[in-house]
Amino acid sequence: MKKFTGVLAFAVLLFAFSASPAFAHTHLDTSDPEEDSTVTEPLDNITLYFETVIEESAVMELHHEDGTEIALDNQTVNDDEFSADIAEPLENGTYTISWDIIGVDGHPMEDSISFEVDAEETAAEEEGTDAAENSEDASGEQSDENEADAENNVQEEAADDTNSNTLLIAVLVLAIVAIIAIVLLRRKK
Ligand SMILES: [Cu+2]
Repeated sequence: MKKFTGVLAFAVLLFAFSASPAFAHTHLDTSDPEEDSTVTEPLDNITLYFETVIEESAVMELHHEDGTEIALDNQTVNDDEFSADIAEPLENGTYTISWDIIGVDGHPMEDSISFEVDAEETAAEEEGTDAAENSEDASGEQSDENEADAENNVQEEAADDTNSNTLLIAVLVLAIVAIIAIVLLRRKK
């Protein structure tokens, strides 16, 4: 029984090792502005906070909902932080921040988040039912976009999980082979 306990402990250790952060992909932890937030003050900087340290080669892009790319200056990686300055004032609308980074495990990771800019404009634009209707339309469109984004994310994560699962199965098979080998060796004595 003691032998079995030892073998079990060995298997548990191997399993724990396989699930260690060395094998985990680097996802976004949080950001400023946050995902799906509404920014009401002038915004001149974006900072992304990742789950782990990322490589200096990281690239960030900012796009308006109409497809226009807004230049991002001074893209700087600082351990797990990735910041950039927005080169021009942002007009109201929905924006997408996308990134292409290499995480601590050496895997390239691409993803994106959206946020809205709804800063105070002139009084004329704020008044009247037209403005209310427009903002309703805009939020309807936005939720469609978010659904599409969510679907993309699910697909990407599914692909990531498949890779992790393959690795996990490989480690488990190795563990089982090792356990059998240990049991056989001990029986010979
Ligand atoms: Cu990875």
